[in-house]
Amino acid sequence: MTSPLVDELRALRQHVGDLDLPLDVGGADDARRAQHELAEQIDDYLLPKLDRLDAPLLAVLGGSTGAGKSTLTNSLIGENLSTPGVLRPTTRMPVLVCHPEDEAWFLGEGVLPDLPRTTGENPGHGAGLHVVTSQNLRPGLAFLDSPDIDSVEVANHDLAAQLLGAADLWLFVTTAARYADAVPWEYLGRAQERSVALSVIINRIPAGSESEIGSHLSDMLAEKGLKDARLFTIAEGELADGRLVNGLNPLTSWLDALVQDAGARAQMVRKSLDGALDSLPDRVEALAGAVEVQSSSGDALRSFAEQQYAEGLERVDRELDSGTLLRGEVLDRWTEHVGTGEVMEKLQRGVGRIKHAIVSAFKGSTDQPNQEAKGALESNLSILVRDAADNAALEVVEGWETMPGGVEALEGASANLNRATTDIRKRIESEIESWQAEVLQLVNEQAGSRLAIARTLSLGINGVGVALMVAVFSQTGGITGGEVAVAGGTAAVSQTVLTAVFGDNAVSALAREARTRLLTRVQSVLDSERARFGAQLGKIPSAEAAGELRSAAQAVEAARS
Ligand SMILES: Nc1nc2c(ncn2[C@@H]2O[C@H](COP(=O)(O)OP(=O)(O)OP(=O)(O)O)[C@@H](O)[C@H]2O)c(=O)[nH]1
Ligand SMILES: [Mg+2]
Repeated sequence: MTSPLVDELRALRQHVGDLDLPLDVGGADDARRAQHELAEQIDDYLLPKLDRLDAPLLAVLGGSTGAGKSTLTNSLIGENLSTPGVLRPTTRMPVLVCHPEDEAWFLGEGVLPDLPRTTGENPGHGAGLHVVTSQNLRPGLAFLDSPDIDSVEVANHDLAAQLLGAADLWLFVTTAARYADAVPWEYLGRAQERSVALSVIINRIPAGSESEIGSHLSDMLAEKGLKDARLFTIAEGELADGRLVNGLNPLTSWLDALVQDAGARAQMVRKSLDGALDSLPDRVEALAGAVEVQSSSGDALRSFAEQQYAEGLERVDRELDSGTLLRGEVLDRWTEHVGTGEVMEKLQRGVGRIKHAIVSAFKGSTDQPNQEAKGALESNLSILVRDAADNAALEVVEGWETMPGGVEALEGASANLNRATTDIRKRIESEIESWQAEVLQLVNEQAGSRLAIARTLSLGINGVGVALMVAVFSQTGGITGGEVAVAGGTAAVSQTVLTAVFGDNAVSALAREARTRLLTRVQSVLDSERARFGAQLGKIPSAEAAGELRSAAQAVEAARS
């Protein structure tokens, strides 16, 4: 049976692992590293440790390349088990040395489960953990010689961070030449954050400078909140068979005492474990903050895209108002079949004549002009919507490229994202077709008994429907010159037809309704165009993910008490 703490830690681990921070915004690199280290530490250290508190204590030797970690490991054990070297860096595969009795624990999948184990004389190549045993050690304390934290080999640094995250005790090795460098302090900052049991070893100190350098480093440690760290100074000395002969003593005595005192070891394990658990809320909070930065950048990208498409819709809306859609084919068609000037004249002669004018206008052409007028509206409108979609897509791509996180959001997008989708024309035309059917339906519903009038006018529903569609497009603003009269005339005819059928008051409401329905359909086309951009944002965490992380960390805290 697992404990509630283990269960909650596993749940937190899941949340941390599932998190995607795809945008390079607000220190995302650091956040990703912290995320990775947090997930690793839960897997490599917290879960196995909670499962077995009495597991052998693992002391990890970490630090600068060439500081003498491998040399010290061999010197502490009294046997050459890890290869030191003059080439930097030397150690690539970590070497863990333990007493044979503890070997099963370290070979098992408890601690550092994702590192494949090798055994025998020589470490293998590639990622893994080389496990060797030595009779010189006592059960209960194992040493791990880690790769460096600061050579050109970046993979070493990540591995070192992972190994230090799994340590019950850090033996942080530096030298007189390196102890004030920035990188070691970055790692020591992690030790401080996690309150891990820490000893700092300054190796290779020029003889006579031990106390001077020791006290300087000790001040630095205190300043960084690490005053509890034990400090050991080792003077540069002769090596015999590659191992240090002198100067090791305070360190070896301290380690011997630890080996002999199971209580002190248990206390050390507990301290590091509690330190790591105590560090979780702040580390999760930093991660939750990074999630919020990602999600608000995602929101900004999303609303930018929404804005561009909304502007596209407005453009279509404006074009409807401007009457430009009545230009070209539509006006020609109407002029050809209705002859606006003449109709206008007749209209002025009185109501009795209106009927005649309209009847002859529509009759003369049977259903043909209506069909053609419908077709012309369709193609003009379709081009307009496609232009708006093309334009919006380009605006979004160009805008995103300059916005925080936009370039990452565009990653993996199709090269056509900056244009309307290829099948948009088909989609628009089918929407327009449905709209036309809807308009006829509307005419049918609204006209009711008045359809009799329409019939008398020999127009039929289709004729009235086309008139209504024309009314939707028939504002004259924006039309210039000779077109005014033509468009005005066309509008007047359709207006007359509609008024005759529906009565004055109903016409404008009906035209408004038909227009709204058309725009709704245009909007749905533009919405699905915009959805391609929404999909690009799908991998960005939502603000809720930050809340879930926080609650998972709170649940861990609650399970500890
Ligand atoms: N004379 C002397 N040489 C030392 C001492 N410590 C280390 N060396 C030498 O310094 C070189 C580097 O030592 P390593 O033990 O390989 O250093 P490391 O920290 O393991 O380095 P990486 O594996 O690259 O991270 C080797 O040639 C060692 O023999 C020392 O105290 N005295
Ligand atoms: Mg080494």
